[in-house]
Amino acid sequence: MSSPRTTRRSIVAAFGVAALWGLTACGGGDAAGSETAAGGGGDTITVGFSQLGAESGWRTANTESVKSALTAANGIDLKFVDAQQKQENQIKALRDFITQDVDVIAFSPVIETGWDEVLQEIKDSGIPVVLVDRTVDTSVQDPYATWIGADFEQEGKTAGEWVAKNAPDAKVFELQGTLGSGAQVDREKGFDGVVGQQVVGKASGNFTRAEGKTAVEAALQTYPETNLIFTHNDDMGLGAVEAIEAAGKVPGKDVQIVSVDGVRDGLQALVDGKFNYVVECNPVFGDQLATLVKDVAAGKEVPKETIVQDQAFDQTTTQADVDARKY
Ligand code: GZL
Repeated sequence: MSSPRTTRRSIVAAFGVAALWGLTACGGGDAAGSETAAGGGGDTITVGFSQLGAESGWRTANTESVKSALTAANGIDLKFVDAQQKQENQIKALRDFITQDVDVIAFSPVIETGWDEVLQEIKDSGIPVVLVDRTVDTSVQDPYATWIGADFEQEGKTAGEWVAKNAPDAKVFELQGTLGSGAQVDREKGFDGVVGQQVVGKASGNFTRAEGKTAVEAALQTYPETNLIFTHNDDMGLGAVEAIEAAGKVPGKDVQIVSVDGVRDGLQALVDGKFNYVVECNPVFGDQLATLVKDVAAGKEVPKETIVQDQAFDQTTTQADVDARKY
């Protein structure tokens, strides 16, 4: 017995062929075949979205952007599940989406590995995957239709280039994001590729303010020569500010801080002189994601990846710039 999805997909395929034949035969007409595809011709498509958590200002802004774009008014029935930064919660959500036979599955994987089994189950179900933000490292062939996110390695490289130019003798402590996440792996690769010889120590703050503070409290004891921190996100950087001040030092001066994300609190720290440089990682791509999921549901061609454009901010950033930030 074919599952509803198989039936729907075979109907789309057959109708698609008929429509194509019709187009070929009569040399005209519209792509009526898309109307039987999920998401085409005014249908509402169901999207299962597994968000990895709510660990940072970036994630909150990203969730707001996704929820504001993937709406009923936009032809999308969004099933949103927060995994609280636990891979097992994401895997359960992905399996639930298969059971619910959603039209598209989207998720931001908390770490790169450990997805082979569930990605194969999704592939076997015929439900297309849109990868969001973080990346995966899997043996499954062709596991997703498209990925939208930032160039993490370039973000690390941009941060490293600032350090090489502005603090070439700095003793750098690298405050890393969730170990094994695409953002951590590639920001480390980009940064260390430029100024790795300046790095005296590394530890993870798991992308959260509290864990960033704890990691830097220990780092200032273990590596007292540290006079610059490269933090993989603003939230951990703000935790570092607390730890530096508790140690009787001045953030931005005794210990410079180079960060990634560019959320409002991070740019405020820049204006307040506590951060020295911030590389943006733009979380506001909900509209682009909505278009991608609808195109994937309709069986349209989509780019294999969409890189979200970033910029960078130094201490010439003004309070007006901060106040104008959308996130
Ligand atoms: C980057 C994103 C990272 C942010 C952090 O695209 O995955 O995860 O840099 C967030 O703030 O926790």
